[in-house]
Amino acid sequence: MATNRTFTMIKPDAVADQHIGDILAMIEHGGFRIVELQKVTLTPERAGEFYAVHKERPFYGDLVKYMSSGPIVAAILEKDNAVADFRTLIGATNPANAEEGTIRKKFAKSIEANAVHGSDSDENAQIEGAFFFKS
Ligand code: IDP
Ligand code: MG
Repeated sequence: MATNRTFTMIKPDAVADQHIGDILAMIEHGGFRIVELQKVTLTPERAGEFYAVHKERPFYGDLVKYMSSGPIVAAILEKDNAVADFRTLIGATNPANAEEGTIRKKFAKSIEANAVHGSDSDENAQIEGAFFFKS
């Protein structure tokens, strides 16, 4: 199992606000190599499948609606210690708690519209990357 890759999405609010370039720049300046990159709009069914792990959570319905509301940018990233280092780069789920200098501190609008996704484990990085990219 690779431990040097993670998976990210630039979420619909950040794409709509024209932050794709700024966010990819922060990712590259953070030492991550962009291995795969794709702009795509998720159907509600696909968004629901991606976030199926959260389906019992109260915010699931809104999350699925939000994540299918416009295009996202999906990417596979490579770096030593990719999963943990990328979670550090993006900051806390709730931007109110995100550290200065993190992507979410800079671009997230709310706990839901929080600009980016980052995988939480090597296993999920592999599953989530394969959800978008066949390699
Ligand atoms: P993460 O993206 O930091 O890993 P998760 O707990 O895995 O956070 O939640 C997945 C996504 O669901 C979050 O990024 C955010 O968009 C949304 N979300 C999480 N918690 C809440 C909440 O309390 N209210 C609304 N949306 C939430
Ligand atoms: Mg998560």
